[in-house]
Amino acid sequence: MSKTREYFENNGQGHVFTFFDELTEPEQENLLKQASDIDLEELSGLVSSLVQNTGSKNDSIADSLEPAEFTPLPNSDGGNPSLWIEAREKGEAALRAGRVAAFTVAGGQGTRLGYDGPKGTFGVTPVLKKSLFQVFAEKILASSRIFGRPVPWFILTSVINHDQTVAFFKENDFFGLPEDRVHFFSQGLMPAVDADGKILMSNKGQIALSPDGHGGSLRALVRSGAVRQMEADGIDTISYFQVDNPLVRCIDPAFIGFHLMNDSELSSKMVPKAYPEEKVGVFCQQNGQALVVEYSDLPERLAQERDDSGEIKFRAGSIAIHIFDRNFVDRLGSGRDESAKLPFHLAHKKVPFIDESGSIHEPTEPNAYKFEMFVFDALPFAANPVIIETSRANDFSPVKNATGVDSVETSSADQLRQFARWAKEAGIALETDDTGLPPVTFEVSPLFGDTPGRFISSWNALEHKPELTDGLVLV
Ligand code: UD2
Repeated sequence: MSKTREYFENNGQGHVFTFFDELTEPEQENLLKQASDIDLEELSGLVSSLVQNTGSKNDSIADSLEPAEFTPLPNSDGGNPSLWIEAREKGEAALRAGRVAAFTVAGGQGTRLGYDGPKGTFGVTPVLKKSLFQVFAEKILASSRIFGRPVPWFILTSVINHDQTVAFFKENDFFGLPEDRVHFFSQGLMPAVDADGKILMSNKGQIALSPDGHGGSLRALVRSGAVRQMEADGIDTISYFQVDNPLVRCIDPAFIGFHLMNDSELSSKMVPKAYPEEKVGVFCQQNGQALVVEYSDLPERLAQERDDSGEIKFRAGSIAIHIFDRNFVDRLGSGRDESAKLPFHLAHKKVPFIDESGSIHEPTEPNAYKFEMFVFDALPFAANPVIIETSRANDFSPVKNATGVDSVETSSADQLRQFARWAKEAGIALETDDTGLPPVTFEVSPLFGDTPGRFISSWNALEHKPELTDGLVLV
């Protein structure tokens, strides 16, 4: 018997190999490979602390929570415009020095969208329905051109979508980016277990595995060699964003500047929550440390609480836009700092599985536990965390659902509102409704303008200024 099988037998998981002798040789090899990547001590610790622990976590979380402090936008209450100018200049200098990489987490399963393919390949812009990946690529290319240094782009995938993601970039010639500056790497996997902590099998030769959460991106950055490569290339600043948000400023000089000015290991953007139930984590402070409390963990009482001015007290919504210091990623992702480990969170999900006789079951109720790490759990371990305010209209309109809130319709309309604001700032006569939506659907490539200032200068430079009509695309 192989060492791996023995290890599984000795740890109460021998059933994983029940059908081993029925498998072909490649299937056997594959199963052994899947099994050998699983740390059974870690898994059994998670089962006893998370699956079999019935105590309520929320009450203890609430005890000493305070809202986190943040740097307001220049035009917000308490904002300091000259500080923002200083930050922008510092960030621009770092970009000119080639110190910054972009990093997208795109390893998720995207089940809510009901789209069969990597989420980044989903079309989101108002006219051309350009994919999320193309939108980011053009923003990154624009930044590279403006600051005269290519911004490398690291993309986290998972086994579910890695090959399709890479193929999509190849088919599209990397959207004009130098191919050797786009790096794909896959995140780690965790097995799903039943209520007794037994690993589930999706068929006779396959363990039911799923991605280890976006928190797994930190160890994937280390394991894949990305961190080492960044070091060799002189990159110390990593601009992190999620694959689902076409409005994100992939490379934001002021944000980078605030991060560097404060010698921060992890910086974050916040937006004031739109309403208490909004599904975003909240930046808080507890025992002198910053942290994000996920919406599902924030007790209702705190979510609803108002401060003296009537505003939502815990309002600093996390929109999953961060800047990481490379050495910090290395420290957490390598696991060499025993005191700085991301915890796992539990998700109760429906996972198809085979029973001991080999029959397949498609559960109609959650039957399985999955384990995921969240990247924002790195915050309490970071020195000098920085949280800055950003405007939702210019940074956040995710595509999460097929219809309704945070869908392609809402996000496409928010992109159009942004283009309309820029057009108005450039002096173009354009009527908009009271939500800022124009009557015509047009589109602006980030390569034409990715900020109001750059839109205005590109517009002014046009010899023949087109009329803003339905279907117009400014490139
Ligand atoms: C996330 C945040 C929420 C808020 C919101 C903003 C969590 C738990 N919550 O909610 O607080 O900031 O975003 O939009 O993150 N991903 C991977 N690998 C994985 C799992 C996810 O790469 O194993 C990526 C996924 O591709 C996506 C991102 O992480 O880009 C967010 O994942 P999600 O859709 O599960 O997060 P969501 O919308 O619940």
